Amino acid sequence: MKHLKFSLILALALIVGLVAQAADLKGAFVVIDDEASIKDALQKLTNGQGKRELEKKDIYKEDDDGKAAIRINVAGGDGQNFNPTMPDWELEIEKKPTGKNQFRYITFAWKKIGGDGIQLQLHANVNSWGHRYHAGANVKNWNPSIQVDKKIPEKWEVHTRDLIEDWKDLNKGGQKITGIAFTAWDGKAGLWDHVVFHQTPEDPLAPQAVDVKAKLAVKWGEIKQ
Ligand SMILES: [Ca+2]
Ligand SMILES: [Ca+2]
Repeated sequence: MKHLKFSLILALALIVGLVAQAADLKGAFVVIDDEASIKDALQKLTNGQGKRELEKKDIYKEDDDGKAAIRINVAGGDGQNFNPTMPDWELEIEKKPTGKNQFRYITFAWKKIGGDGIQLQLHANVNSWGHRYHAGANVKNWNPSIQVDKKIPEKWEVHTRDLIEDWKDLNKGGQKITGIAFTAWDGKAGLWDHVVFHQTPEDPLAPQAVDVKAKLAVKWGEIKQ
């Protein structure tokens, strides 16, 4: 009985920690993560010949938010869905971001089912789509593009990129990211989840984020007393 009560308190402490984290994503702009954010993005990715849909089973492994990812099925053509001007996006890229619409890093998780390559493209007010990341082959030779992995992600992989380090045209500050393209290209489909812009190098959506650990440590201390 005593054990059960203790476990219950611990579980509650964990939930409190996670909820606190979800509500307290300071300095972050979540593009997709939970189901609501994915449904919202799917409505806005109105361009391209990919067949976009909500994926509820094959999701980024650390998902704790209702099991949802974006799936772009390849059906010929450009094999992507995108929008160069996402409604309501106010994303200013700064070396030392402080304001609530200022960011330096992007974290994204992706997976590829079949085919040779996958790409994520960011549209800015400078050089339009000239800010791209790919894994595997650059299937359509869309450049500039940074290859983050030589092989396609056959299992979910997460990457954090420093936009100031990666892109000369963004590193003077004050430039704006206005849109995004989820590019599956070839094979069967591309999957994306856990896409977030942030101010400091740590992935703000990671369950192991420092914040949660600190909060849990406090709860542990309280339990012990
Ligand atoms: Ca998710
Ligand atoms: Ca998640």
